Amino acid sequence: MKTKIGVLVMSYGTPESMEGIEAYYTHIRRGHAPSPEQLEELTDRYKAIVGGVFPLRENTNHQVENLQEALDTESRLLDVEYVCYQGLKHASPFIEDGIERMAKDGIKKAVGIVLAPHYSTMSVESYVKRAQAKADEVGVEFTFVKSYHLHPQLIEAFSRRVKAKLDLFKEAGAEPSEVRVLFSAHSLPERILKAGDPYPEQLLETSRAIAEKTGITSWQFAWQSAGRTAEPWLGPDILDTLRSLSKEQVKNVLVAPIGFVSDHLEVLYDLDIEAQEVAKELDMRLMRIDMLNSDPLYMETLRDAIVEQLQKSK
Ligand code: FEC
Repeated sequence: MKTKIGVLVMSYGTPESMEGIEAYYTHIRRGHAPSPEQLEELTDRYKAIVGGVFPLRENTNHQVENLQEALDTESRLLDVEYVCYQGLKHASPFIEDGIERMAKDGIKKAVGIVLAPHYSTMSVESYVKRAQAKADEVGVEFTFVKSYHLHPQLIEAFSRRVKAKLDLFKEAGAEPSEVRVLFSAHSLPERILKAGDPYPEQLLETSRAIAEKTGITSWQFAWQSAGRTAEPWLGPDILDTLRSLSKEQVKNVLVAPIGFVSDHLEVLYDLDIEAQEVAKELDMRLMRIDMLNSDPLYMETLRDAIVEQLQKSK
């Protein structure tokens, strides 16, 4: 009989309905309910994206299903069987629910991975801490993939997307050298730097690897989606960057949000609506690379990272 290994696939999570936005936002704010104005503002952002649906939920479901298939193929001739469980950070099924289900299914050994390629104490580590606490409680032995930001298949998938959009710019009359590629990721509070957090450097490493593979030389990095809190967040912000680029007479910009792997609010609103509005004001042509979603190359990345982590932890 094959030994079952649990795979906890963790993702940010999104509400299930418009009515669920308040509970979701309260969870993100660590139990503090948002003010009516904050709630309305977030609800309006969800309404503005693709008809007010929550694409992240379906995308995460597909990613987990496709990863399960990739792992099934991998383990066909082996004496192990991988079983994927979903665990969301801010919505149901929560990280703890996924581990509870594993324990009920009799799983004794598991690996966790986050659907975000870059490690930060404030992102990946916070998923890991919650998972480890629950795993200790129910007695499942866990190991975690902490980052996979330089996996060759990940770089290949992003590079293909960059090239595809550069071709569209060419059709529109702009040579690749005339297009500024802006790699982006979710900003975090600046205080992460004091503790030597590797997040900014890992993001730059991914950017450099894609630039090298695609041969682009005109690129830079910008942060997006910073929280509206009093403390400083990592910059430069992408909207400010667009304004500075305009002053440098840059007319064509391609955004590559490499810190995200799915179509969701931070991409469909912050880039496709908010950044597009700024680009329009500046008379700039702005395009965005397609998100990875369930690209087989991304599934291979996740599969390899999981298998490698399990081997390392033996
Ligand atoms: O489509 C959706 O429904 C969900 C989109 C979504 C993703 C996402 C990913 C990341 N976040 C990260 C950090 C923070 C920090 C705060 C924060 C707040 C929000 C709010 C919403 C939201 N995030 Fe998010 N994030 C998404 C959505 N995020 C909504 C609350 C309102 C707002 O500020 O816009 C500040 C609160 C806190 O301290 O926790 C920090 C990071 C990622 C990428 C890594 C990952 O996926 O885990 C980092 C998707």
